[in-house]
Amino acid sequence: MSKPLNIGMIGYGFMGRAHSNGYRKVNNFFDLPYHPVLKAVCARDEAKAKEFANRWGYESVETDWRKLLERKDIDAVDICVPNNLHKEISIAAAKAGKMVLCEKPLSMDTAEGEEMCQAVEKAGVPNMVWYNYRRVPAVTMAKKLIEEGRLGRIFHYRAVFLQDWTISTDLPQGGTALWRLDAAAAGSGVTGDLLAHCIDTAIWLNGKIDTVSAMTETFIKERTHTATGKKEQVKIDDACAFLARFQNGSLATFESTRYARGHKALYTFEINGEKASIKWDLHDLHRLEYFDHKDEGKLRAWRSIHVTDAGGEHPYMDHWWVPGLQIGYEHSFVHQVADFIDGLGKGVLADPTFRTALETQRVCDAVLKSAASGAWVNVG
Ligand code: SOE
Repeated sequence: MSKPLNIGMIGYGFMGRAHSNGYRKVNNFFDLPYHPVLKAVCARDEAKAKEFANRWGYESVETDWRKLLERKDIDAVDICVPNNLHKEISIAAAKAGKMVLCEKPLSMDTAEGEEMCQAVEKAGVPNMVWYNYRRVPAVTMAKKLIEEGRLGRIFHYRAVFLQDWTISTDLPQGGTALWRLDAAAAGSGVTGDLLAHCIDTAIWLNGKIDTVSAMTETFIKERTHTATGKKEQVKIDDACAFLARFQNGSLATFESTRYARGHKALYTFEINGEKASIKWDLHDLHRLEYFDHKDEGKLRAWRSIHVTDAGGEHPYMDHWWVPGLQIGYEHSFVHQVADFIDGLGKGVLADPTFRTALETQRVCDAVLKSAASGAWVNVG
């Protein structure tokens, strides 16, 4: 019999939905020592919070996150609000003895992130950051292949995350829907929002990034701010590209933009090793492309592995349907909840913890610093 794990969710946007779906589904597919109980959702707009609670099955509603943290019936707090609130809520939640699950990026910058790490570590509370793409089975499988040494020495890492939803000059900045365009709420633009995903996956798959050289651009310089109704300077990066050197000697290019007309969420990475290469594309997320140089010459080619087999060979797939039937984006969140709870049972923290995610923050800071100065920057 599993024990209850009482969840208090703060925020109800896109990520509030993705995480709630993860909590609701996880015990249907995984045998775990705990089952999430959706105790409360917290948001300032009570009517909307109630609507969300009804739709997703939350038992109650709070309008002040401090009240949520005071509640004895909440074990874990899930932070799904804009980035500028992550630090304050995380630290208060840790002090209140709650487990803390925080949406990515961990923080506005490294200094904030360090304070957050110290708070959860001092309180000794389980913690995790929602870098969900690690748990797409094909991506987890890439990790497995690399760990088995199949790629050999790594020469290149290449990642892009392309979108096109901010091209219109009429789009305002700020507010519930568009806080990602407001530097005061988001910290940065594509660097913290999209490249953070690429960096997290890259560090996980290929190790530490040592140095970076970046350029950023803000194509639309002013947008009406939802809060003031006035045109205000846009301070986020609309696009960012950077070169990097990994500690293992490999070279990397990373690119992200919200101005790639035609692309909605094209996250791809490719890794070229001495013996083999792999490629992954979010638009075809259940496939891993693999090229193995040791294949017989006349048959040597890129293989497209449909990562949907049960039987233990394809990560997570034993828990889903029958071999050959694929799963999607939302399942990466189910997997993350499953790993978090599995870790609780075993007394280990599922990665990325706050401390692990801080490394991504360090790279993001170095990228923005390099873009501002034009110089190569050590990640440190
Ligand atoms: C932005 O549009 C966004 O929703 C990010 O915030 C998510 O982290 C990313 O996974 C998809 O795009």
